[in-house]
Amino acid sequence: MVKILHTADIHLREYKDERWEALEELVEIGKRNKVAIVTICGDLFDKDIDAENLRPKIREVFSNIPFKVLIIPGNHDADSYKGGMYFGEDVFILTNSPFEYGDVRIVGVPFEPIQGQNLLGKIRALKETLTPEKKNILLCHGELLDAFFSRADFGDEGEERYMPFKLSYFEGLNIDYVLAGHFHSKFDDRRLKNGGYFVYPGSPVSITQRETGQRKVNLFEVGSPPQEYLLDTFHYQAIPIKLDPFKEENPVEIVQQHFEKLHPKATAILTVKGYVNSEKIQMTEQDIVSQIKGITKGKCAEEHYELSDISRILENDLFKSFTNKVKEGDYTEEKERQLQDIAIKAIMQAGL
Ligand SMILES: [Mn+2]
Repeated sequence: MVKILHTADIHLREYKDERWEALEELVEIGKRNKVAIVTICGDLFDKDIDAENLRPKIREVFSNIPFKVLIIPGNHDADSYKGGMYFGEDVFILTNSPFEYGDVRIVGVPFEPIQGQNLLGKIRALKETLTPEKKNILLCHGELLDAFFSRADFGDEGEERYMPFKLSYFEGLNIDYVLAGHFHSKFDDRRLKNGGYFVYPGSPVSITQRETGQRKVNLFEVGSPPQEYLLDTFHYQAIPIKLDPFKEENPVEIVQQHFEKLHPKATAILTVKGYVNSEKIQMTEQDIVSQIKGITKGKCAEEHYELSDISRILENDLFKSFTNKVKEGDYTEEKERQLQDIAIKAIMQAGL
């Protein structure tokens, strides 16, 4: 039974920052779970210069480890491994030759600026190497075209495509797993036609604010399906709150409840929307925002306050007669809310 920890882009750039801590956490998880191999599927470094500066420190992280580390170059660190750079005795940069471990064979398709027929040819040429007497695993770094991911999901701006491939490129090959990197936003696994698996684990630490929610790696046993493993690493957490002026709820308490549940390593992106009835809750817009800010201090990357006090509208005769009509009608609670929402917006727009 061979256990593998598969991670995607870490984009290291500084010693001991939150990304570095994520790498250290992955090493600990690898030890605790007795994995045989850790695969890093591209963009371990943010830039080649970061690899240059951090290499001595990386050797320390990867020294005295009870597993092998396999790395393939990504589009951000494609030149970081050239010239026989040494990352540690248990670290292998997978470029041309396969890595054999018992009855498991791992091959890498390192990042290159190629696509279409060139890339397809490169993958299909692996047919000679991927013989069926072993479990075959392929590491790659690029964009899966079968899915409607946006460019931002890959953590890159601009229009350029990086090693774009389709699941069909792997057809006809003895592949049990494609372990991929480059896709940052979330864990995403699919089946290959031959029954094998294609997995993007998502970045193990948030690189930009687009990567929200607790991060994951793929920690699995060769022969079994891929497995999501939740990480306690730095990440952004979106907290969208919609206030309902018809409920007896205190907006500050609602925010408080969300922040009590916030992961200790998370930074929030808070959005407070909806309407409040300041008369009913005895708080002005200003009171609400300043009390919320007392709770969120130091815990948010962004705070958006889009709430409005509509106590004036709720006292409006037209609105009152409209809501009474709605109540007489046989609507679901949800439909009732929608109609009230429409009336509130109409009255606001009309400036009544
Ligand atoms: Mn990346």
